[in-house]
Order: sequence, then structure tokens, then C-alpha cells
Amino acid sequence: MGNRAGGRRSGPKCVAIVGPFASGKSTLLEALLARTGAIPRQNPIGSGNTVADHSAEAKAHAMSIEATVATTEFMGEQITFVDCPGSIEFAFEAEPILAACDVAVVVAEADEKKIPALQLVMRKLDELNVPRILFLNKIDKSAAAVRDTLKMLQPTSSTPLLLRQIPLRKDGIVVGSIDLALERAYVYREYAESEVTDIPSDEKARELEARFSMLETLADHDDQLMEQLLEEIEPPKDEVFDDLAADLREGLVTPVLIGSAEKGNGILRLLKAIRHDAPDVEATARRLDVSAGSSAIVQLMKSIHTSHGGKLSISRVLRGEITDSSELFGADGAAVKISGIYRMLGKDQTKLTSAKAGDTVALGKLDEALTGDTLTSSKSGIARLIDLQPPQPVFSFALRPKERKDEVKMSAAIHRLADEDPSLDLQHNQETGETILSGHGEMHLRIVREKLESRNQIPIDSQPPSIPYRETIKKSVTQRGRHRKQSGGHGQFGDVVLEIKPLPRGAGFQFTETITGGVVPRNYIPSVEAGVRDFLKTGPLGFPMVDVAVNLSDGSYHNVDSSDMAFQMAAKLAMKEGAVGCAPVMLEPIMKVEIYTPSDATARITALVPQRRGQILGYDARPAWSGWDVVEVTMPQSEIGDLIIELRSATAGVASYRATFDHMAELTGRLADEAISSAGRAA
Ligand SMILES: Nc1nc2c(ncn2[C@@H]2O[C@H](COP(=O)(O)OP(=O)(O)OP(=O)(O)O)[C@@H](O)[C@H]2O)c(=O)[nH]1
Ligand SMILES: [Mg+2]
Repeated sequence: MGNRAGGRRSGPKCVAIVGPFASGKSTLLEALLARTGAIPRQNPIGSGNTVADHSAEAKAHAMSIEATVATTEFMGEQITFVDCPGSIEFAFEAEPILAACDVAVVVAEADEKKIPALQLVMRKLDELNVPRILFLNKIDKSAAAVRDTLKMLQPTSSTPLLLRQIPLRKDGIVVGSIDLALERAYVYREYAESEVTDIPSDEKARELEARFSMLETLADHDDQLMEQLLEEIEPPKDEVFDDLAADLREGLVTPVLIGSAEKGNGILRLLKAIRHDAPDVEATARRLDVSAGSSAIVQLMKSIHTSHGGKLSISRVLRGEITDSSELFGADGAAVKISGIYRMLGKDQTKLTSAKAGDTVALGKLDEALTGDTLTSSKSGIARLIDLQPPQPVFSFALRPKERKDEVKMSAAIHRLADEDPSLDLQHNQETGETILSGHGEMHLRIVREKLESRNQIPIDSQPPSIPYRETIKKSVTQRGRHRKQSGGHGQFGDVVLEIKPLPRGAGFQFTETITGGVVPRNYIPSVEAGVRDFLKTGPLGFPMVDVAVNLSDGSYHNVDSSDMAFQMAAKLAMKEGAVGCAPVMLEPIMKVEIYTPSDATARITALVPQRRGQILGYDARPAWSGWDVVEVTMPQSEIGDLIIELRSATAGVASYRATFDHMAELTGRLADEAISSAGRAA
């Protein structure tokens, strides 16, 4: 066993606070800051006075919508906590933070409904290889035995959940905890350090049993401890501590601490675990494979556009030291100059002159640098250490300012918001002229809209994006089109016969000609095609026409009056008159959709598919996701617009989907009539 932990790691740490929605992450941040003296007292979440809920939007919706960064000191060492939002709609915010933090504190609670959400968090930690401590919160209101809770939570974790504390109960209410490594009891006091007491004699047996179970788990990675347990030798406490630290750092176990963020209980034990056991920046640099070398390396975790001070880039210094005004270089070797280094406490900043390895600070005016970028002091630059891709958006709307004069202002504001939130997607639709904003749920986009309106004073109109309907024909028609004008001087003459025929779905447009004897001169045949193509942009129902073949079979011309324009006009006329007789029909896009859902909601999900005119192709276990299914369906694009809202409400907020275009299908009846009339109105 010996000194596996390699001594306690000193120096600044960065701790991400993550977990399912409303599990108490922001409350925990507040408790941690109060306990370490960064703020005078712990204010309740929702009071509007906490470090975490300083934005108007977070207050209004009583949930975190972005990460809050707060640096504090504990026993002379600096710890930066980054409280991440729990909603799946804001989940991407945590990724660049997790990538560069030393340890994650996963705030969980004894709530079965939040297990799939916890699973999502744990998977992300596995993916990014982040060591983690689980803080079992809301112990004040939980009647469940902690051991049963851990059994329930264990399937979400790829490593054993290692219980380090058990609750001390009186009349069924948790009044303190017993630390299984220290073998000491603590009686909780509200918003204050717990009082150390002896382990009550009637708790001793329970304590020993839980302690043995903790040691057994540790012994899985320590042969000497295994022998001691088999021979019933009491292992030295120091060595148990070393094992606890080493197993956490090596990602072999997930230590579990208990407490109540709301009452400020269990906070000191958590701080001590972070101080003594959590890996430091050196370990994190090794994880990211940048431990060797001397140039400074900085990882960007988050970008904020402040109302006065310009852009701030929350950054972790992984190696070396940076000073104000120094230059940093990114992947393309382009230089950015630091203008201001700040220590953050929520929205408050304190100016610094430098930052060293381990520090998490805000760097001013790195306007060209993006969240997730890696920067270095070396002129040769550095490639991004991690490639983070936001998932495919699941909710969109078309937006435009209520007043035209705000267009430029809106576009600049949206670009700032998209810089702050890389999971937002902004596209301009050439066909419809719409600006389409896409994101990860209704709330995600609602917040964007609120920010545009309240922070930038731009009133916004938003609506579901237009569906790219098409039309085609079902019958063939041969139609003559004759364009003739005699208005003094030079006349116009063009005359064509077009055979208009339906083509199979997906074939597009084909133009052919079977002109003999030069009845339409060669040089006017492209004019005929151009006229037909122009007509196809808007068919008789008002949509672009597809899957149509047109053959130019006959016609006539005039030596003087025929022209390119005249033949284009003739072709358009033939199409206009012919198309109505071809039994035009609307086509709508049908998507192939993979819906990802916890298995216990699969039946609910499959039941809502037919209500949205969807067809189930099949469902199966989601590969490598225990307890999840993939439901494969086809569904009209027009039915997918708000699908995510229903999926999320059927699954406590965790279901998601990916859609890709599959085919076009005929749309008739009432839905077609509605689409035609609304397209007519828009035109
Ligand atoms: N009983 C009890 N309630 C708590 C505790 N911690 C937090 N809460 C309550 O849980 C609710 C959510 O708390 P938050 O701290 O906002 O949770 P969060 O995890 O930050 O939420 P999001 O960031 O929106 O995911 C609030 O009503 C808190 O008062 C606790 O220890 N015990
Ligand atoms: Mg929160």
C-alpha cells in the first residue's frame, strides 16, 4: 500500500459542480462560498442574492442557465468552483469546463426520477475522463436508507460508488454523519461547522459494517489491504486515506459524501475531500497530455460578453504562467493579447496581474478566441486539446426584429450570444429568407429571445421555421405555348409544344427535346429550358416543382421577331397552362428520426408517434447505454418542430432525437390546404 497517493496536492484547484436539474448545485456553491468566507452568509437560492442566480433570466426561471465561476480560498489554498446548469438544454455549457477541471462534484439526490439525468452526467464524465466525487444532497429530507439510495444510483456509475459517510439519525431525521475513514461522528449545525462527537454506541455496529464495505472496495486495488482484511488486521488510517485519494485520482472509485446544501451541512467534509484527495492541475495536464514542456498553456472554458468590460474568457492555466498584456497563440498561430486578468466571484471581478498553473481566471479581450480553444505562450501555437461537438439541435425558430431598423443590431447581438453559447446554431435560409436559430429545447431558445429583448432592447418576432414543401404532378399533359406581341416596331414571337410528365420521386427535373427540321432553332432551345426552369420555382400550388420531365417536341419561330426572351415566355406560358392539368400535388419532407429514451418511457414515446403522423420502424436497446432504447421512426418534418417538448415531458427531461431527411411524400387534404393557404399569405 504505502504512499500511493503521492502526498497531498497543494495549489489552486478547479472543481466543476454538475448533476441533474434542481439537485442543489447552486445551493451547494453558495454553501461552499459561505463556509470558506468568500461571501458573508449563505443566501437561499431564489432570494436573488446568491452568487449563482445573478442573471435576470436565471432568477425569472428559477434555474441555472449558464455556468457560474467563483474562486474562494480554503485553508490557504485557492479553489475555483464552476456551478454548471443541470438542464439537458444547457448541458453543453459544462463540457469545455469539465474538460479542464481537476475534479467534478456530482450533486445527486435520492430521487428515482432523476436517474436518467444523472446517467447523462456520468457518461459525460466518463467520456472526458474526469475524476468525480458524488455529493448525496438533500439528506435532510430523505427518509431512504443511504445504502438503498446508492444501490439505486450505482447503475449510473462506471466505477463503484464508495460510501465514505453514513448518516446519523434521530427519530428518523438525519442529524449528522459518521465519517467512515476518520471513524468520527459529526452532529450537524445549521450554516455552521458540525460538532465532532464520539460514535454513539448503538451506531457502532452499523458503522463497522459500512466501514468494512468501504475497505473491501478499496482492497480491490490494494493487495496489501486485502490481506489485512482477510487476516482481520486493522489497516492504519493513513494508508486508508492514501487509498481513498489514489483511487479517486486514478478514477477507480467514486467517493460518496452526504449532506444538505440548503442547511450548510456536510460542506466542510466535502471541502476537505477536495483539498486532500482531488487531483491537481498537474494531473489534469497529464490527462490532457500537456504535462511536458514549459510554455504556458491555457484552456478556454467559457466566454462572457459583459455589458461594459467587453469579452471575458474564463480560462484554466494548465501549465506555466501568464501575465497581463502578454500574447497567446492558438491553433492557427495567430496572436491574441490578454487585456486584463481577473479572479471571478459570480458577476464580480477582482483584477490580478498574473495567473499561474492551476488558476482559473477570466482573461480580457481575447475577442478572436473561442470557448474550447487552447492557447499557448509559444509562438508556434497549439492545436485544441479537446474537440467538443455540440449535439444536433432539436428545436428551432425563425426570428426577426419587430422593427426593420433593428436588423443589424439583432444580428450583432445574436453573434455575441452564439459566441457565449457554442451550442446555439444560426443559419440563414436562402430559400425562405428566414434567420433560423436552433438550440436544445424550448427554454434554451426562450432564454436567447429574452436576452435579445431585455439586454439588447430588440423586440423580436419568432415563429416556427417554414417547412420546405414541394409540389409535383401526377398526370402527363402536352401543351402548346405561344407568345406573340406586335406593339409597333419590333415584334416578339415564340411558339413551343411541351410534353410535361411526372417522374419518380427524387428524380428532380429533366429537360429533353425532340425537335426535327429546325422548327425551333438550336440557339433557342436553352431559352425554352430556362423558361421552364423559371416556371418550376413556383408551381400552381405555390411551391417549387420537382420530379417533372419536360420534352420540347414542337414549335415554330419567326425570322425577325423570335428572341431568347420570346421563347422563354412561350415556355413559361406552356408550363403555366399545362401544369394545372397535370394533377399537381403537394410534397412534404419526411424525416428519419432516432429517438433516444430511457427504456421505461419507450411505450409512452411509441404511443405519441402515430399522433404526429409518424411510423415506427422499430426500437431496440441503445447500444452501450444500459437502460436506454432507440426508437426509429419516420415522421413529417412539420410534426417534428415541437416534438422535443413532448419527448422531454415524457422522460423527466432527458429524451433526445436526431433527424435526417429521408424522402418527400404526398400531402393531401386539410393539412395540404392549410399549408397552401399559409404559404399564400406569406408570399
Ligand atoms: N431539502 C433540501 N432542498 C434543497 C437542498 N439543496 C437544494 N435544495 C432545493 O432544491 C432546489 C434547487 O436548488 P438549486 O440549488 O437551484 O439546484 P440546481 O442543481 O442548481 O438547479 P439547476 O442549476 O437549475 O439544475 C431549491 O428549491 C433548493 O432550495 C437541500 O440540501 N435540501
Ligand atoms: Mg443551479
